[in-house]
Amino acid sequence: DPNLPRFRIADVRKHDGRSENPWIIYGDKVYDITDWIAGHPGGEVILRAAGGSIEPYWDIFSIHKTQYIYDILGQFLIGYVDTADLVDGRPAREEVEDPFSEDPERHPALITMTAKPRNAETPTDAMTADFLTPNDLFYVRNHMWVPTIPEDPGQHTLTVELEDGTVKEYTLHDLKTRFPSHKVTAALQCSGNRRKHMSEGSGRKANGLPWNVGAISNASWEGVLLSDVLADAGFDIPAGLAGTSEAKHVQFSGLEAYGASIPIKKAIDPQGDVLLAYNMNGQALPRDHGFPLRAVVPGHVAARSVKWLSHISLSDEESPSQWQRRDYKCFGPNQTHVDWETAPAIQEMPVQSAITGCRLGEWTKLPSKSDKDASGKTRKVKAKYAQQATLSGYAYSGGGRAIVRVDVSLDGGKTWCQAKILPDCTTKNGAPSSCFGHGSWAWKRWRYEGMVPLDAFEQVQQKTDDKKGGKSTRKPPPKHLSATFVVKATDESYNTQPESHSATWNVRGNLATAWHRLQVRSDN
Ligand code: MTE
Ligand code: MO
Repeated sequence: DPNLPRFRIADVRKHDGRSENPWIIYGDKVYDITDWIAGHPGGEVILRAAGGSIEPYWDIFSIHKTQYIYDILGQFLIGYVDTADLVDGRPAREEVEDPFSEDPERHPALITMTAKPRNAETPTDAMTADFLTPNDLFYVRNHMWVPTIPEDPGQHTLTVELEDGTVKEYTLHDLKTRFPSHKVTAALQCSGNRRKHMSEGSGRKANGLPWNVGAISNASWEGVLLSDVLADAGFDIPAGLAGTSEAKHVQFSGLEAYGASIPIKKAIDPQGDVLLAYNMNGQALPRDHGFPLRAVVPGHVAARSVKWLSHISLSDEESPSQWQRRDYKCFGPNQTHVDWETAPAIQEMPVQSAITGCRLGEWTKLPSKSDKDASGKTRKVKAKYAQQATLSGYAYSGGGRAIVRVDVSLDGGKTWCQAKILPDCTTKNGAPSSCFGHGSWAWKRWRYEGMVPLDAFEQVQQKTDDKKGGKSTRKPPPKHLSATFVVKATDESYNTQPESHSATWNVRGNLATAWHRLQVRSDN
């Protein structure tokens, strides 16, 4: 309707999230969304876009880019952006708010996957240097912007809603002062960790960020037990434990509209250690990791450890969020058109391991020795060359299952040796353990040192300068060799990792846990 008024962007700005009549811009059109807010399935998060363009938000919440949504929006059209504020028919770029402008600074050593939203993995050399990943090197997985908190974080409120609609409110200050604090040492691992290997190893691209080995980190968390807060809010824990409560799921919501849920059984398991955490490695949570409050669900996929936690509700259903219902599920390698309804949401993690450090030493000539052949005849064995290799990495399993063994192969998986598991959580001579909690929630670091025999290497390319005048001038071992080192772990249920990514490839690239193969070059 060309007769509708034209508004300057400065006027639209007055109709922000605090105004009684919030407006948004889409394309060159202005909409008054006052009557939409109550019916908006995503709740009031839409107010974040009020006073400006909704497009940067719909780039994040891409489910909105459908005719259905455009039709709804059409009902609220009130006018157009004044041509003075348009460039090529759209609001000028500098007029559009950047949803990520308040995001915190990031440590330069983190390996950035995407800057907006922020996704970054822990640098490989820092992965297992420490048992507890330093806070500023802990991997970051954000689906949206990092919410800002009012001046006094103690006043941040968590609402807890029971199935009958009863709501209790707790400020962070209440949580810290009214409930006992607990510590839990736990790794968080994204379901997409090692997705890169799944795509490369199977030759089929899996959808999602191509994480390498660094979408997992380990920390000591401190907070209050979810079950203590649920009990205080009026939930009948004994009924929950007996399986007779109507509530089957605990739904978490974050301030920026992320949401996920866990089964009630895990939430109230006296040995489940589910925390509402405010500290990480002895410091307040960094903003990227959920300041001032996050759920920590040890043993489960990290997608359930909701950051910037603001609301909990008990329900007979899982969280309605897209991250519970439309993502973080696994499928078979044959399933490319998937049925999201029937596949279960990922909760407990399977067993995983990776090589995060690898150093090759000098070649050594192993002393030649006599040997007996099959007929018992003594023969001289030719001198063998071998190269020293030092490997390190992590191993982790979900559900609190301990890692019992880490196997390493220096010849691509033909023969195996055992790595040494570092005693990070074991108690020695009565010394206190550095691990807290009832399950094996933390990762295990492992080390392996061994000699790689020359015949484990393959020639990767022929170099002409090795031969002069038809005769090799070089002494063995030859140049340009490559070997494949492999790791796999086994947990206390004797679950182990699959050999190939082809066997577990899935369209979403979740749970890439096949043997980690690392090709190394020996360019001595
Ligand atoms: N919580 C909120 N509110 N928003 C998010 O985007 N991402 C989830 C989870 N909790 C997310 C969230 C996912 S998929 C992962 S892997 C972990 O947070 C990452 O936690 P981290 O960034 O502290 O490593
Ligand atoms: Mo994740």
